[in-house]
Amino acid sequence: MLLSIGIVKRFLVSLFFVIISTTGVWGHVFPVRSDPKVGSGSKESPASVRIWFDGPLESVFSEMKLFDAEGNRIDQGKGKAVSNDPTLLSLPLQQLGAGLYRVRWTVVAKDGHRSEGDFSFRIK
Ligand SMILES: [Cu+2]
Repeated sequence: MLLSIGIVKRFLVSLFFVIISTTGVWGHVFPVRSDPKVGSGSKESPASVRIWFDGPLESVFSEMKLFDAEGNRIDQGKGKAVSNDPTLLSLPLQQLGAGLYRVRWTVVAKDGHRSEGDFSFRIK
């Protein structure tokens, strides 16, 4: 019984921190969806990687990079916010061979706050 109360307490404490950290970052922008989708696999090389965010990006400070399975950067530095849709970050791609690829993005919201993340997709 003592043990289970301890577990419940620990759960509540971690839940508390999740709520605090979530409310603490309001005003940041976060990804809503991407194409290719996070963790997806496809037989075709996509023409671009696109990530849609829940708010407008500060284009000068927002970027996206692509890495191969060995961690080598393989994009041409064109991963930028799209001028006619400021919630969209886009990286045009050359033809990709089969393999695992990792996307890393860094965006700055209009409030000046930065968020970043990464995800992978696979070409079969
Ligand atoms: Cu913010």
